[in-house]
Amino acid sequence: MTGNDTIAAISTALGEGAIAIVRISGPDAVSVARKILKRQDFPEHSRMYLTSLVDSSGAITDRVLCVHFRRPNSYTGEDIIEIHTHGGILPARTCLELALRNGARIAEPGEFTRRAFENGRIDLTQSEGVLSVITSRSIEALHAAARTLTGELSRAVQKIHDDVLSLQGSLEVQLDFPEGETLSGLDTVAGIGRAISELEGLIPRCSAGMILSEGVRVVIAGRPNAGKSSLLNELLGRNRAIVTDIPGTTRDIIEECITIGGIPVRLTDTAGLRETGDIIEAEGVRLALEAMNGSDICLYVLDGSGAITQEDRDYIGSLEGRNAIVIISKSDLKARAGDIDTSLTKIHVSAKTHDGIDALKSAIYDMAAGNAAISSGLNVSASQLEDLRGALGALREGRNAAVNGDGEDVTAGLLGSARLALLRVLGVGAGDELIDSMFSRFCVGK
Ligand SMILES: Nc1nc2c(ncn2[C@@H]2O[C@H](COP(=O)(O)OP(=O)(O)OP(=O)(O)O)[C@@H](O)[C@H]2O)c(=O)[nH]1
Ligand SMILES: [Mg+2]
Repeated sequence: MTGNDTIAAISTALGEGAIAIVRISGPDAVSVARKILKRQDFPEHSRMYLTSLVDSSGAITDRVLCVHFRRPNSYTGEDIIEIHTHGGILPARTCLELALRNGARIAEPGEFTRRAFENGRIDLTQSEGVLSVITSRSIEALHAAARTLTGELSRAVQKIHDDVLSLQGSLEVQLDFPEGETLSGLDTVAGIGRAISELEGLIPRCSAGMILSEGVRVVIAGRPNAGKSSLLNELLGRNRAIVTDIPGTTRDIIEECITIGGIPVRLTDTAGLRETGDIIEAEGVRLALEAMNGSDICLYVLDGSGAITQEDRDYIGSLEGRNAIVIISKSDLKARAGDIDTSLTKIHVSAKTHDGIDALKSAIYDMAAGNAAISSGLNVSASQLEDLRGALGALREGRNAAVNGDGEDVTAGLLGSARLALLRVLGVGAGDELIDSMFSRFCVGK
């Protein structure tokens, strides 16, 4: 796809604004610009020139700023011309159409960044970072994306890779020249151990990056009238769901997003769980159970002022061992006698007085974050995280092989597979399919 041709696209969002930017990248970027701008030379790298956009009849259509980023010191590594038109749909479209009529072709989604990747300006982790900077939904997620974008993850992964490569090299030399100077078994074990601890430090940061970009699904479930919708409204800070004292008020799934400590949380309110002859409500109950099963975290709401039923005990029993919190609702009312026996965390809340809501939010945060290092998150994709974990697994096996004296060839083979997984994280040797699917998630013009 990347090639010898010149691509163009509007890189800013469509709509009225102060400026819009049309980006042109490729070998003919400058010649295209000469055909559509009054100014004919752009001698200095990354300097802005004030000029006019002219159509084929010579009519001026806009007063614009133009920048030339000379290859290879540009985003894509190719010659780039950026034309800053006045904001508005027509000036930007006219500029793009002129570029397309004068030698450029329209860029595909993410093609500028793809060219940056294919020309070695950035690696795959940084490409992910670019996408995540654009889509991040909290300041913590933005920091995680920016760390990856600026190469913090690449450098760390590259360093571990290089260390493993040198260990693998020494082991292979040992196999070829057993009588030569060699690493002792102890040195090998220690060397692999260092790589393992570096990955063990990196993976919780990457898990954090995943959590910050993907978020968690928190499902509020429980018997009718338990106070689920009131809890949803209280967590959201606005009246989103209908609340009445009639059991069976909520029939459908209601989803809303909040962020807690930077973690996107998709809150799902559900129909009260009960046997019912009403087919609409029964469908709501089916969806509620499905949501409960598909949740990352389940908040099971028990009416703190009413009796605990056998169904409550059964549902809470089924949540044992999962990420779930038992909410004892309506703590402003007189508490019922008796308590529920469960190993799950219990939190008393009142949607009326806001009591317990902050404690609940921090319990959700702790559960969502788990062992992940949220404050030093590094953005990654799911497959990159999987490869990092794969590399760690192979290194641990390699260390065992070295400790057990299984032979240099076995250890070297395991180090080799760890290395390949690390290279995949950086996008080295990544297949076309992976690259295609990665860049298709970008918008046109990026
Ligand atoms: N005093 C008090 N009343 C509450 C509280 N939370 C809910 N209620 C009342 O309990 C009743 C049921 O509340 P909902 O939030 O609709 O309960 P639900 O679990 O969503 O009910 P369904 O949608 O029918 O399953 C309403 O009359 C609420 O006003 C609370 O914290 N304190
Ligand atoms: Mg409800």
